[in-house]
Amino acid sequence: MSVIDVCVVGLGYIGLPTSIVLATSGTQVHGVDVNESVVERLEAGEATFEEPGLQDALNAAFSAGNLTVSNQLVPAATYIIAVPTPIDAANSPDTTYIRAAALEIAKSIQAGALVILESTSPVGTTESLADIIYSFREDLVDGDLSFAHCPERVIPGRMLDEIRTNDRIVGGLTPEDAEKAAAIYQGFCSGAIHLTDAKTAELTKLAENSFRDVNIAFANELSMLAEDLGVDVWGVIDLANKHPRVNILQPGPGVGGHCIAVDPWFLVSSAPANTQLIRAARHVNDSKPQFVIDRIGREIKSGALESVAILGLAFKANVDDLRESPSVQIVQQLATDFPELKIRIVEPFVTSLPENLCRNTNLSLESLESILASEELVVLLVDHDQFRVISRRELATKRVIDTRGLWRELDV
Ligand code: SAJ
Repeated sequence: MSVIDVCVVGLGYIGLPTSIVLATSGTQVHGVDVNESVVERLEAGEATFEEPGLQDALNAAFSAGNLTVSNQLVPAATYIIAVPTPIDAANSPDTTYIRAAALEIAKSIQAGALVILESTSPVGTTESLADIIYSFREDLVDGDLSFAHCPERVIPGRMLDEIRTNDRIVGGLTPEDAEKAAAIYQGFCSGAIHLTDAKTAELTKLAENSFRDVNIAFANELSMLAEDLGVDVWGVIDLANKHPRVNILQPGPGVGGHCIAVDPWFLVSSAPANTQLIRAARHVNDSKPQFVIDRIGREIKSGALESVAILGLAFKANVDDLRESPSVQIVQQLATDFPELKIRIVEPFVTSLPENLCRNTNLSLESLESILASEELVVLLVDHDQFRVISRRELATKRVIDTRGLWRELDV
């Protein structure tokens, strides 16, 4: 039976760019997704999300004849699993998609193949993945297959660059498995490849995102206490960061996305007694949207306002991703708390409001120009570049709540 070089399972925010970079580096790649509309759009040559350079790179991958996509796995020398690992209602990791991928891979995998888990996963998942595949295939014996965890580390907005240049952690179930997986990344990644065991790689990835969450929580807590004390937090952070060993991150309206707000829970869930700081950081960051809502509410009441402008819905600057966005949460809550209030939203990265906001009749998507011409209260929730260019003169007559500190440096 002929086998393809690499079969990528999951064509989302990580699987698609990874497939494209592999394909444009000369590897024969087959990408698989269970979502029919993702497969259809890709087959039609259309990138399924907004990311700098992604459409051009997809065109190049197809032109090179190195990329095919479908909803069916094909036998491969290497499988890369890049499926979501969400948390459930109790904040416990949900590895359903990894287990489903394992069962699909088990159907056609052949001795000698390598399985790489890129999805961020609880410690021990790579081992469980191997157990599932072996238990399904009694014809294969321990050692016939190789397994490694190679966590993705790319940041939305710079994905293609970072896939090619970030250092990679490659954790094998055995040292030989790690060597084998490293060869895949050496084919397209100019960063250093660090070999380790699978559990260390799993914990390293969770440590990276938890480190960021804890540090953002510090900035968010500082912003809340500074407001209580009537001090400008951005000035404090600028000055504190002049210290050679201090580097405080940026406060915001909360922490969103499917990584930083989720992955620390994997650690809390697997070691509840020894994750007090990580758990507290999650609670601080999760409390920030309500702090912002309360602030907006006070402003609306004090001015007896009938409308408010909200700038930004995405979970962070310059991306079209609204997943787990604190801005969406803030807008939803405001719409419920103030049913008579007109909430006029500017989000340059979308052409219509997401489904979960469409139900509210007091919400509308507007242009930046119309907001600046008419609104009295402007709330900045996302520091998109489009909002950076607004001049202080345009804001001078308005009430402004700037949750990102974007406009404090504006020229008059
Ligand atoms: N945020 C702040 N203040 C900051 C930095 C971020 O409020 O100073 C907020 C953002 O607005 C956003 C959230 O935190 O709502 C997360 O944004 P992010 O830019 O910190 O991270 P992600 O989720 O886009 O990507 C992270 C990255 N991890 C680290 O930087 C350690 C990325 O490298 C990972 O690949 C990604 O998680 C992932 O998929 O795990």
